[in-house]
Amino acid sequence: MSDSSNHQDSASSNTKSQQGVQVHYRSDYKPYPYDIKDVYLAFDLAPNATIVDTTLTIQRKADADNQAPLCLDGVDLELLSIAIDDKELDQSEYRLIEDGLEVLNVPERFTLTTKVKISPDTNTSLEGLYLSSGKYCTQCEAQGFRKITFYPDRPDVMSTFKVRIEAVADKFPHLLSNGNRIEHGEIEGGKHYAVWEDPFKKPSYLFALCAGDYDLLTSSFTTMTGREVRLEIYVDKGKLDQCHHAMESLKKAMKWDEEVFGLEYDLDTYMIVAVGDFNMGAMENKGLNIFNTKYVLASPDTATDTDFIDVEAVIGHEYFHNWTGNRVTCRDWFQLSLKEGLTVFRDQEFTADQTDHGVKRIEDVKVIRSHQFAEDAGPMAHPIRPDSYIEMNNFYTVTVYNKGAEVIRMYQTLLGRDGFKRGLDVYFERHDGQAVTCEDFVRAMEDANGYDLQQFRRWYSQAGTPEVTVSSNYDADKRQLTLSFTQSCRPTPGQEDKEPFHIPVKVGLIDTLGKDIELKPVSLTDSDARVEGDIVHLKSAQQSVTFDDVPRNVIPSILRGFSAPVKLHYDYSLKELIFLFANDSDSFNRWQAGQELFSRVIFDLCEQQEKGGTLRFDDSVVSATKNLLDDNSLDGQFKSLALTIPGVSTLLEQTNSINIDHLITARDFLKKQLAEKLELDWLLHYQTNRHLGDYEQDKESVSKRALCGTCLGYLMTLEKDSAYQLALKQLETANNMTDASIALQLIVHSNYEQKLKVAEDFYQKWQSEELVINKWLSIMATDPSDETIDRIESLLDHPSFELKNPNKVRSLIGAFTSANPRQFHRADGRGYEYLARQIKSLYAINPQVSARLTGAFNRWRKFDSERQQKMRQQLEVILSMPELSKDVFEIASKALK
Ligand code: B3K
Ligand code: ZN
Repeated sequence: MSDSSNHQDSASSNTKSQQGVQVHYRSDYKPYPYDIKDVYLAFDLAPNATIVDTTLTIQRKADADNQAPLCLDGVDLELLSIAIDDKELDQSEYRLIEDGLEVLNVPERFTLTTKVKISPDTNTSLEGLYLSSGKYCTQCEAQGFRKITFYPDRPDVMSTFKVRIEAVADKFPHLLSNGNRIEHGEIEGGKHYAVWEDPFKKPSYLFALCAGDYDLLTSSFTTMTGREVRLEIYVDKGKLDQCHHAMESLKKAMKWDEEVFGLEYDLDTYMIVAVGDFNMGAMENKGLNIFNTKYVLASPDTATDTDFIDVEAVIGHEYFHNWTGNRVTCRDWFQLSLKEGLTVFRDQEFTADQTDHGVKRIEDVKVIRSHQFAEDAGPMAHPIRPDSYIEMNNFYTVTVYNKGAEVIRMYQTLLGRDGFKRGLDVYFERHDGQAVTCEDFVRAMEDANGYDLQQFRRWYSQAGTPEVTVSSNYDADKRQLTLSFTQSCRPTPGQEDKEPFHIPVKVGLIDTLGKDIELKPVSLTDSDARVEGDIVHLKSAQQSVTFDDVPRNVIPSILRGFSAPVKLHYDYSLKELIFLFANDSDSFNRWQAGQELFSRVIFDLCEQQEKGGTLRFDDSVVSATKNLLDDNSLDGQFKSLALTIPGVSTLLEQTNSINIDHLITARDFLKKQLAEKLELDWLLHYQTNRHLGDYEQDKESVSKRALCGTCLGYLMTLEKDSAYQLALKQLETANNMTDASIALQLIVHSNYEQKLKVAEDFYQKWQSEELVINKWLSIMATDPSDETIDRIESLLDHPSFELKNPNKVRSLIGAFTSANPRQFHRADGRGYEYLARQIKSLYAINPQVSARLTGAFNRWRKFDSERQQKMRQQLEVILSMPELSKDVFEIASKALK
């Protein structure tokens, strides 16, 4: 690390590698030496020449060095003028440096005014202020504000903002920014203006501006103290009928946060603007959320049941940020999980309360297992509070977000719901209006509960997925069962040795009748793990617990509810797994038993392929599947999850090295066998659950649709005309997108000879609905057949595709790399070449989206040597691209390290 003594983490440089890439370290944190008392921004919007006039009221902090230069961040800005206290600065009084500006010898207290010119029209990075589809929009998190004006663009500099926006009136009738509109009016030349004031101090990343011609849906919400809040959703013209679900979701989220956490909204208006060109899902700007259309627009004929739930979840997530993120924000970007892990946890709980706790838990854990475990085991592994980054945008990861949420969930497990709530209360009491750290959060939890979280803190500092291995020993004479635990965690980049984590493991013991027995832990030695209720607290590398009064043949159910983000190993027999699959009272572990059963069959089939010979597996797996399918006490969505064989990416994380061809063949073989042997059962359940009347969206209807989709999926593997006809009929008669899209997918992914015609008809029918066409692109890209690679090559020139639009890129290229393992990992390497070519066309246009795509190569070390060599070669091709963005550089160079 180079000298960081005068480092303000704003426009100053610290460590630069030979490539000129700067690494930022958490340990380098220094407070900013100045307070920005208030900010006045005046925008004169024009596509290629937007003028931003900025006035900052600045005061040096009492404890700051009075020689400290004023360092401001700024990227792609043309400085037109700069003045201190209205006096224009001479060139010798400031310095334009790479990505910023330094003003020397500033007084203790002053106003700084700058005027810059920017070009929203040519800003394809979709970061900062950009113009797309005829509307202006901003994205400032993490560091986009520096593309708008010179400013200390870091989250611990908080200020009140007043914003004036001026633009041509007919094209941009709505001029929006954060807070309250305090003034507006006409000006000459067909222009108009609006002035906005946000009374809450905020960091620059929460700034937002939108200008355009939208349709507007309004409603209102009365808060728990009786204040009326105006709710506004702005969407593209003609889309108003698709916003009602978003509006209802927003009201539910507001109510839920009041009821569950006692948190009330604080401004008079809450605005949401939906835009089609957006790098991520949504953004929680104070009082003016900006959303990807994907998470606002929903009607039964264009959105699936999953889309409806996702809209509600993301609306909730951004709303919940108003307290966990905005009122209390992050001191620096290394603390990102402080707001994201906590807010993801909150949105997960919200969705669970609106839908089904068991189903929601399974869905959340699937993300951890397929994506987060992969990240933790790959070149980008980092703790939920990272120690360094090259490009912050690369750290909006499934680790910071979803593993972060698991860590928050563990507090609730350790402290109980009430204790967790008490901790949050203390957190808000202490830190409202501040920019704080993860450490502040842990302390609030500790102090509110008198609970020692010293060892628990390791979840923040150590990367990697802990592995917990459990064995059991039954003493028939004493009627005691002992569970022995060991925990370990593999090295991750930069972290060779790990200390034991504090892991809460929820356990149950199930008797031969399938009933949970009462847990009676006995303490034998000091080193035994402590047990509280049904939670075993693992704290050392090896520990055991003994339970009294245990009848013979009890089966342990371990890590119920996925009580910690770890990999569990317990050597169940096939019979025991089948028993748990049929009986576990913990729905998560019931599902888990089935997943383990299927995985085991698949890995066994892989071994059979290595040895040669015919593939076979035990018939008891078929009857276990049938029993679950026939279990009338179970909800259809749970059944659908339990009957879905683990995906390739989840399976890959369960093994160290694997022949991917064998893995895919094994998975397909298992599915087809289950389809064949239970053909009549799938058909029967399909028919009895198929609802042909009017469309309904209640839980039961959603469940039935989910189960029908799963049954049809099995039937389609049989490649029979009867199944094709069933799917075609479902597609033709569907009165909702859930039924239509699954039928289309199954047809396109099959060998049905007319499948391309079916795909074309669907395209023709839906071509004016962008979100539906994105689904179509994904379905085309994930077809496992060998022609897909040529097809997706030509889809790049299809009228429905647009490289500048992140949703399109994710739907076509992203879906191909992440959800078409057979074709992406083609032995001839064409899948890898395709991806590298797309990154080449995209990195200069949109660095963030390109970096995400590059991540598809992260797990190259898992594959056979030919594929390793081919992936490595493409990573090298990427690294040799001229003027590579630092976003892509970071991912590709770390992958090769
Ligand atoms: N906070 C934003 C994500 C910003 C991503 C910047 N690359 C959305 C969210 O998590 O709610
Ligand atoms: Zn968030």
